[in-house]
Amino acid sequence: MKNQIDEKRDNNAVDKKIKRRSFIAYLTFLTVGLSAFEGWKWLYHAPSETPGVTGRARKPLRAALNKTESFFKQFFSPDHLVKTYPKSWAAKNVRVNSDIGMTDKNFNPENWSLSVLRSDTDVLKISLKELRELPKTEIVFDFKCVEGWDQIQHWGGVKFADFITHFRLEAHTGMAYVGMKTPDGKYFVGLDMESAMHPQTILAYEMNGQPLIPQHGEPLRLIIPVKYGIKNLKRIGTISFSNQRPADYWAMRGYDYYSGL
Ligand SMILES: Nc1nc2c(c(=O)[nH]1)N[C@H]1C(S)=C(S)[C@@H](COP(=O)(O)O)O[C@H]1N2
Ligand SMILES: [Mo]
Repeated sequence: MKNQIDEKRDNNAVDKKIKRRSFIAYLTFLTVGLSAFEGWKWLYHAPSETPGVTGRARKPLRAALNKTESFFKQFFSPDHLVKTYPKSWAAKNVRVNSDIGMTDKNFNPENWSLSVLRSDTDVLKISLKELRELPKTEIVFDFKCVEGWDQIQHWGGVKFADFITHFRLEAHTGMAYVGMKTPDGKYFVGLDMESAMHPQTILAYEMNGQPLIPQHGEPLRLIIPVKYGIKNLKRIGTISFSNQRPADYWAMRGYDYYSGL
């Protein structure tokens, strides 16, 4: 049986413990809060990256993005294939997303040809007929848009790697990047060479076994399953090669340049 004095002593000890713990909790809260605020202030006042192909992010944020990119690049392998599906799974009503670089009323797919810039002064022109004569590659995969939708779609065309070999462009694949633009130059993407040469990357002229309709990029569009939709340029006009990052429409507006999946 405890007497009253003992009980009081116990209560005092408990009180002290509670006080000490509240103090520690409060101090932790204050420290975490202050460092978060200081961190935010540091980031807010950090200089912006040098203007260029990307969208003026704060330098530390861009550094983090670049780290993520090199981290993901380590896992990139031409042997690592995107999951494919049976043709019967492909959507019949294929979503149309946007049409930047596809609004020129005078554009006539009949007069179209693909321009490959072998150098600043040497342009190789290729007709759709020539591309159709090459072996056809088809793919049914889950197309993903950064805006948050995805759809299983069926595309057909020339594998980019086959296109390179056929037109003797192998030497150009020693460069780090491929650039693609619409004929009017209003939509453009930059791709790292490894992703462009990935065995599932195709220059597509068919969707669901039919020639492309204007909204999906008639006569030729890029299908690059290892990237988000933004890189899948519709209505290709020119293809170029470079060691510097080519201009990229969405990267200039702040999106991730790599946009890999
Ligand atoms: N020329 C051109 N290509 C483009 C775009 C665009 O606006 N213009 N949008 C991109 C985006 S964000 C997506 S998700 C896909 C959509 O392709 P779809 O309209 O065939 O579904 O095209 C990509 N290619
Ligand atoms: Mo998109």
